[in-house]
Amino acid sequence: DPNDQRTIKDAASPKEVDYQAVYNAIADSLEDEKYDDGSYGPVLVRLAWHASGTYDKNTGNGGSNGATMRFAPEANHGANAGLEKARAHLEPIKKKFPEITYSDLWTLAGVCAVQELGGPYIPWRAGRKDGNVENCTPDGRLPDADKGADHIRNIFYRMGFNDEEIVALSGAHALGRCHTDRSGFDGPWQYAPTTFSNEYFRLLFDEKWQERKWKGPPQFENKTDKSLMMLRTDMALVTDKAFKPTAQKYAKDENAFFSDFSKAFSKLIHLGVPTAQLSEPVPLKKIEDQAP
Ligand code: HIF
Repeated sequence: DPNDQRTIKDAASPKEVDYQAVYNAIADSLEDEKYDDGSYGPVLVRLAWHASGTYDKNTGNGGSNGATMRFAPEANHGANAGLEKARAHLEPIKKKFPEITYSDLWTLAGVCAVQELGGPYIPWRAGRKDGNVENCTPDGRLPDADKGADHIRNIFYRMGFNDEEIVALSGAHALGRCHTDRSGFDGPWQYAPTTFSNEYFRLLFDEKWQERKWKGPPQFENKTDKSLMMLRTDMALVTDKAFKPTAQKYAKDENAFFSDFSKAFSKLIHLGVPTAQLSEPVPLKKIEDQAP
């Protein structure tokens, strides 16, 4: 099976990498007032997730090992539209630290973005190896945004997540926005889309959501000022009986959300990486917590 992670070989032998230096370089690159809402953070979180969310626990293939989104078949999957911007953004960092693998770099960038935008610490281990074009996963492994709870469960159970973890992960939509020229959807989930918080959950319950009448794909808008959006998959956290209590808990308790998100997102970005390949957790300090 060409997709088997065991066929992934690394040309270079593992070298010493100063991961905190890589982290700091990414942190330093996040702000750009000309890009979107002023930060590359959200699209880097999406890159880390789409690189990892292809994992299939039944075959063991897919996942963050390999960074196969570098290659045409996977880069061109509809779900990955727009992520070329995230990959291109990290290219100068890869040039500066050539010894880090793309698969480690992309997941580390996701961690950096969550942490620097105000989120919790995310445990991260190094050791992913870059694969080649034969390791690309088939299209269709990432979720469709216009579907309901059954679809979300199918996709995330395949990765090995349970209902509580699905809800915790979903809070990442506090960050960023939908783009009509990428997914076809439009708008941010909350008013401060470059700040990681539990606002996504609070707004899910505190705002009234109605279907937006427009030419684009089906999405919801908030009644108050119609400037925010939810996908059908987001609304499932309120309409599904099993998802709802967890989402309500996170709306009221940001600490509980941060703690559970940290574990679930860490699990996501290590999917498919053989444990023997991985280092011990690498401490990656937020800039604000580093000695001046
Ligand atoms: Fe997203 N997600 N996501 N997502 N996502 C988009 C954008 C972001 C889904 C659909 C979309 C997760 C789960 C799901 C981020 C992070 C995570 C977009 C818009 C769509 C359509 C893309 C665009 O047009 O630019 C679906 C259906 C999911 C399953 C429920 C994760 C939990 C929330 C796993 C996750 O971490 C981030 C960040 C963005 C914003 C990207 C940006 O460029 O601003």
